[in-house]
Amino acid sequence: MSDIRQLVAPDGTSDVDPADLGLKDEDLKELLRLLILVRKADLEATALQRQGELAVYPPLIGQEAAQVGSAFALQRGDFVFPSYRELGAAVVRGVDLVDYLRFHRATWHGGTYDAAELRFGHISVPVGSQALHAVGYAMGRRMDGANECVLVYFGDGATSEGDLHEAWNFAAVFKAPVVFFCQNNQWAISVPLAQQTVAPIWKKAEAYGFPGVRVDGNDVLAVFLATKEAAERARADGAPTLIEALTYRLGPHSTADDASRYQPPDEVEEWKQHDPLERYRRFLAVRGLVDDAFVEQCESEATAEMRRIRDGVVGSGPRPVEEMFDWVFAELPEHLRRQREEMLGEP
Ligand SMILES: Cc1ncc(C[n+]2csc(CCOP(=O)(O)OP(=O)(O)O)c2C)c(N)n1
Ligand SMILES: [Mg+2]
Repeated sequence: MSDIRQLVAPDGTSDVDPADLGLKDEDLKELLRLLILVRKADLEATALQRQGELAVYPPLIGQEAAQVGSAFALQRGDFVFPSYRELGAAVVRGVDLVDYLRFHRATWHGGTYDAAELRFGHISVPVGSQALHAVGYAMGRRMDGANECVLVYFGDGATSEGDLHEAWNFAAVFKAPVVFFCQNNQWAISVPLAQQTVAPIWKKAEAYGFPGVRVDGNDVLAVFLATKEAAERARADGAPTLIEALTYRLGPHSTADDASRYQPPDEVEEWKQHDPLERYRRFLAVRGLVDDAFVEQCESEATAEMRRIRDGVVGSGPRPVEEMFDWVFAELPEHLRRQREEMLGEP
């Protein structure tokens, strides 16, 4: 796999100078803190579903570095369009997970966080649809003269949807400042990558006329650098980039799926050896940047945060029914205003 970008070897060794990536010691430690927090949050959400507190949840275990590294490379003003598996990126953007998980508790569509303020769009389930939203939004912001980029997350399976190909072409022709971030976790529910595409995903960018790169998705620093470079290109001259982050889905597609019916157990075992957290922890430890006490402190802070999230989720009831009419139209159209009044029993 010579065409894959990697900065830290699986055993944690590396000859990279983090200063060349624009990262200070504090940033390097923050990345580990976020990885630990995301791992715990993902396991907590999975447990909440198993205990009947959430309707369904799509785990991201194994993909933490792909999400944390890419989201960490963005600036505050950049906008993220997620799919349904980006709880990790949501954490980096500062989304409160009690708000986020209302989607999975089935009490609100897409989550109750403020997408405009956090610059993190609502959860999108129709596979690939968010790529077109991202390109349209990015084109609009460029016309407004904003110096921002847009990052859209999608999976390997989504690259078989027409939406992605339309989005890629539009972005190239109209110079939409978009980072297309594909988390290639090698499965689309039960469909393996080999049945999804013959050509490598990253190579498809060339045909549309913009750069494509393949990065080791379990190497948080390599993901960070590839995303930072792509975001800079986008902001500078509206050049899109396709990043294929090669990673692996260690969990089931969702808590409604029994992956043991199709995922080879030896493949899963093999990928467990490529744990992104362990690789990065070793990298920092070798450089003397973190010790066991730091890791323990991150873990106990994350555990306390999980208690808050659990209490918030378990204690959250149905949303006020009139919210059904909020947040889509700046001014409610007449027919919806009538329906709202009828529902609330207002004259
Ligand atoms: C348009 C559409 N078709 C089918 C589905 C059912 N579906 C949900 S997730 C999924 C697989 C997507 O795989 P991938 O893009 O690799 O993302 P991953 O789930 O691996 O993160 C499918 C087929 C859907 N949600 N939307
Ligand atoms: Mg996939």
